[in-house]
Amino acid sequence: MGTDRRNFLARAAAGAGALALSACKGPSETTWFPKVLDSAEVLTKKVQRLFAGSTTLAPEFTKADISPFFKANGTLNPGTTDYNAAVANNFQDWKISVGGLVEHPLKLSLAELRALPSRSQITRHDCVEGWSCIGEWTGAPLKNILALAVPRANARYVVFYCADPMSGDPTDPQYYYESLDLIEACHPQTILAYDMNGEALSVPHGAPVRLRCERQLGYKHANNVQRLELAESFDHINGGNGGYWEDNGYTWWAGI
Ligand SMILES: Nc1nc2c(c(=O)[nH]1)N[C@H]1C(S)=C(S)[C@@H](COP(=O)(O)O)O[C@H]1N2
Ligand SMILES: [Mo]
Repeated sequence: MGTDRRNFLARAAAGAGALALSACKGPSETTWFPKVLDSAEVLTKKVQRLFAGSTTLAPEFTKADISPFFKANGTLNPGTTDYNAAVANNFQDWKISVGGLVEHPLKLSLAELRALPSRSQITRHDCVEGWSCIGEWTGAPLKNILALAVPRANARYVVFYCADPMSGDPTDPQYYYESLDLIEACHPQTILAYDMNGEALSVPHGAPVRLRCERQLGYKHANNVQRLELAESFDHINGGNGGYWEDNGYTWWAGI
């Protein structure tokens, strides 16, 4: 194991505790709400936050509740040349980079991600299409990863970039992407998940790494995540609404 990797793991272990708090400090709730949202959505979000609080946990279930069949939705296989090569290579070279408004940009391999403290949670996934399934997810709490990268004071959102192109036009692939504010990103049930029901994530469910943010609707749970960007606004990103479906009319706030 190289020195870099050892240092990384040492920092990761230390970071999991002390640094986590500093990453999650942000502006107070009243200044938090982004100007980019229309006022009706801001109102909804404020009202929902009043009820939900910033630390309320989504319900968790028992192993007996796990759905025998968990529907796979959206992109079932990214199918690009790069992704197919990553599958063939068992994702050994897959990296998750963290950049944008951070003091320490970093890249994590899957081995490094798995070496971080983990959390398992059995939760219900609710898709806007009207179906729900219960599954067990294991992964690294996102707040610990953010703590390693050290978000700058003006960072408000985490943007998740995925490997699947959403348009058939190769000159304009429009990759799936999503975003959370730092409150949701630092929530204890927000994890970068690599296992589902005790096994490595399958391709239809977002291999090798997908977001789980259990207080949010299904479309927020970005699959096959490759890159995280800390940002102050979405203005410079694609359609400017913070996600692929948001650019196509869904609301950015998808709290359940
Ligand atoms: N990259 C990517 N992530 C995605 C999607 C997608 O099409 N591409 N679909 C979303 C939707 S609408 C849902 S309901 C869930 C489905 O999770 P599953 O892939 O485990 O079925 O993934 C979400 N994350
Ligand atoms: Mo969905």
